[in-house]
Amino acid sequence: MQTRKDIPMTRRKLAMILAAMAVPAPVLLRPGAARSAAPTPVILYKNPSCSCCEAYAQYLDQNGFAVEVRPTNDLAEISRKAGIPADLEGCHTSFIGAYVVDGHVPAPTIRKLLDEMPAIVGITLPGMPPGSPGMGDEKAGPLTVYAISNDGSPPRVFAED
Ligand SMILES: [Cu+2]
Repeated sequence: MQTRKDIPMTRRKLAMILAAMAVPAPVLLRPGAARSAAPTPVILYKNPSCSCCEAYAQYLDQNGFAVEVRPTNDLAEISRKAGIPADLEGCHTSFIGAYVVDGHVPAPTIRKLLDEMPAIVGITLPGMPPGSPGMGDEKAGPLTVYAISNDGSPPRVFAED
């Protein structure tokens, strides 16, 4: 039986498909426009006991990504090898396309990364800030996401969410 909640979702999907069909072809070919098609694959490494990492994986799944969660006891090593400085580590390490995305980075910021394709190793949201995706609670302030350079230069601010 369909719940009342399902009906608007289906209508919204249909509306999105119709809207996409009405868009001229060149717009559909833009990288950002492709997001409505297939979800973006993500491989997410986490400590086996981390539950906020699971919540974050679910958040990504609900926002156009397809997350494969890989529990590991070597997270610090994976993060270090990926180029994340120890003092900027998040609580899980994701690989998305050519980039590493560490910690509870909001989906729009990942999209910004994938759309702009900067020549960097990736981005990180250090620690487990309250109010970040998967963490719940109220935000204590803006979430500062850092870009990790591929030339050894110091991390810089990539986005304030
Ligand atoms: Cu966490």
